[in-house]
Amino acid sequence: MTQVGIIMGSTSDWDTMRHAAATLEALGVAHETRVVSAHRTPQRLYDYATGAADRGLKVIVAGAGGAAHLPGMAAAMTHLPVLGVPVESKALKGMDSLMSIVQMPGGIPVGTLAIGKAGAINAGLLAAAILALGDADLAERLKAWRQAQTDAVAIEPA
Ligand code: RP5
Repeated sequence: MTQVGIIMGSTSDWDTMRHAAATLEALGVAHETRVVSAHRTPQRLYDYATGAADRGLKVIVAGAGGAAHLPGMAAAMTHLPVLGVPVESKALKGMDSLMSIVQMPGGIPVGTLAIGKAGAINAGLLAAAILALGDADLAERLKAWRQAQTDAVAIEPA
């Protein structure tokens, strides 16, 4: 059953958001990917966010750039945890995306990650960590992933 929904405001966001998908793939977490624009496809956003919990999704990862209202709007329409990834924009290098996503008024939280690839990877890891609270096998896979990362750090530079 699909547990994580990865949504993004544009196909142009995929180059960033694919890293969230790849991270979940590496951890064996079932996920789906959808293009859902808050301003160009508002009905699609409404349908996705309001139906997410009933479809069995547990976490939503939402990436957007610029006036990045997608994560906040999704969070407004579901009680599921929403992790926001600020996509790097051309004009303001993603600072606009970051501020749009992180500055949610109290009451509707969006867990906001770093701008770009690092944020997408960490959104995948956080989504997995949330799911691992109720999934011992996934917790073991997550620990192994972290250990492999530790093991890959050289003692001396090459
Ligand atoms: C946002 O505008 C999207 O999330 C994307 O990051 C940005 C640019 O979108 P496109 O013009 O490439 O479709 O809505």
